[in-house]
Amino acid sequence: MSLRGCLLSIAMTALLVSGVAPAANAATAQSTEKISGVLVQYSAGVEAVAPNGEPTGANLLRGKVVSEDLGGGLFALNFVEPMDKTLAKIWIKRMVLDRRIIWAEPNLAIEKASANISSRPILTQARAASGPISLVAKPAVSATASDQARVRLSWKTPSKRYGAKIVGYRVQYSSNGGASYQTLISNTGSSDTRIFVSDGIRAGISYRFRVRAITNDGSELNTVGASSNTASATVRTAPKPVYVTSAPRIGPGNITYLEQSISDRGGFAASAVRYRAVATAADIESVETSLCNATRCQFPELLPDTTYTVEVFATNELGISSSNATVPANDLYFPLQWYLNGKNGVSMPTAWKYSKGDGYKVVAVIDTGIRAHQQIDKALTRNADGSIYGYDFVSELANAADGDGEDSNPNDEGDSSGGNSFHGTHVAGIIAAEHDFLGSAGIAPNVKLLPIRALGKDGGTISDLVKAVNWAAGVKIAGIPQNKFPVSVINLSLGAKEVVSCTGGYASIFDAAIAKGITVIAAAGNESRASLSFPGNCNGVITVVATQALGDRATYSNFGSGTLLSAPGGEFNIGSTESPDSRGGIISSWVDSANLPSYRLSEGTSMATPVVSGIVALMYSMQPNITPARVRAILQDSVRPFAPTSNCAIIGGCGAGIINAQLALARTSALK
Ligand SMILES: [Ca+2]
Ligand SMILES: [Ca+2]
Ligand SMILES: [Ca+2]
Repeated sequence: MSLRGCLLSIAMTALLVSGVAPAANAATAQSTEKISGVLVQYSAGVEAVAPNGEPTGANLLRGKVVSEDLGGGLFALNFVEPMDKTLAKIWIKRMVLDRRIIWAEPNLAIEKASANISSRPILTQARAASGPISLVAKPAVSATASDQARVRLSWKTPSKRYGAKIVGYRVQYSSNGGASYQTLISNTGSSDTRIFVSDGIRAGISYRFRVRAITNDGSELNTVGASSNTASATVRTAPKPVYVTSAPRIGPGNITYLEQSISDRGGFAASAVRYRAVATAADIESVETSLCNATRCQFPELLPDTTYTVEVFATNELGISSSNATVPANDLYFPLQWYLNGKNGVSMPTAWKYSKGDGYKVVAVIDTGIRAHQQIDKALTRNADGSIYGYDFVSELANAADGDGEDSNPNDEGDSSGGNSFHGTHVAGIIAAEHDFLGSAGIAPNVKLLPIRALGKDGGTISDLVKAVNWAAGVKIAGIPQNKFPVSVINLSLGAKEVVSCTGGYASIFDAAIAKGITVIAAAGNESRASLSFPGNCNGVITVVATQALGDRATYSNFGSGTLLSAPGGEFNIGSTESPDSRGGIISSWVDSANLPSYRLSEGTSMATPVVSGIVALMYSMQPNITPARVRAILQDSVRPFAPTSNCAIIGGCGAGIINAQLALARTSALK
């Protein structure tokens, strides 16, 4: 069985369905003496059906029983004739003593869960009120959130209520001149005749409102009455914060931002909104510029070799807003790194205020090995003599291309794909490239990278991979010194070529690593299939589907049930206008034909996987005792949901959404 990097090709495999037996308590005993059967959980290794074809344990019941699989490891033994409960309990005891079952309970009756039904007859039909009177809609700006569009609605109570009590009002609005109305609030729950509405209201759009009274005649019936007159309002607000997409690197340059919609501008024309930007650096006076248009400000006066953070301000006659993200990472290729900072990226700049890594947490990169590269040199684990610390598990001599089998030098010897695929070095740079003005910016520049080679020039074998995972996880392996850099995260940007189920021994090595507190992250694979490749299909492994710069699933990415979430893996030439120089790919470290450090754009679930690994390494840096289960829960809970029009929302199988570093780290920092 061969393995290859996900950069080019991977194969699919079957999904693992987990079976966890619920440890339910016994149901409360009923008064009936006869029962129809028992629910059973068999002991490990005991089959539900005995070799003679009868349900296990039927011999003790004189064969009068039928077995039924209830899923999740539970079976029902249904008696052919109802049996004395006492006799059934004796059978259970006997089966437990024989160690054939670990749990069983009588199958008791259940009933509907409605406690009481009202005996009160419905005497009168509730009457609807007439329409509320004199509705007025007035634009209103919130003092605390001046960019929030609000409307103040006020009216007078209906003249006719037919003896019913007003319990609330239904508020409806239309943004198409009254052709259709949508309900904004279905019941205000109060007889107040004034309300501020803001949900769904945007600046610069004309809305028409109407209100209906809800009455109650003293019974249980609410009735919605006639609608009021309509009233219109168009709100203007202060501008929304400006979304900054790139900043000057070194010296004079531009800051660019997304063009604001009319609503984002507070409902004002483009000419009525002014932009300016401020660049700040340590120990020097801030520099301000008004050389701005709708998407860009120019800074002619920044000092060379100085790190600035920049902020954009938008002003209209109702107020001022400032960009909610400063842009601290000014590496050369940062403007190409849409996957960190773009609209469909992972919100890294605002996440970095929580952590860039604690200097100690280790990510094992099990891949093609590693090459020295200035962007990752500081992150790589080292021997006492300064050489790179890691291991090479490629056992086949020809495939290893380094003259021997296993050895302690994880150097990437290149591959056979024509030119060298320095896949492991690319993956490593996505995780931890230095923030140094040069090259690209890594997600977790201050974590450690432990390079482990399991893919040779033509791929690898599962047995080598298993060994590599075990070694990374600190498992003792005969004849090999134990790993001395305990890892928090294992990155697996690889997958089996053929269908491999993650069961038995395969499942147990990942279970064991996870039980040690290690989060394992694996690629979904690149076959465009609705199933995940091994080891991405292993229970507990975080499997990553790749998205592209438009926020859709990349066409090459596998997907399917078992996926926790998606992350940007890039896709070339999809027509995204964001960061055009990236052509939609993921830029990271590489080695050129002259053996010099360089950079290359790439796409693949191999690239999406280290995006997640880097973010998870930051979570471990912030909370060293965080558990893999907690990591999963936070990641899943903090995703950016897929747009309703994306293939992930329509077809599914991409997990909960696109990983969102900013929210994931905010939630991690809130853990006690
Ligand atoms: Ca070797
Ligand atoms: Ca080697
Ligand atoms: Ca860099």
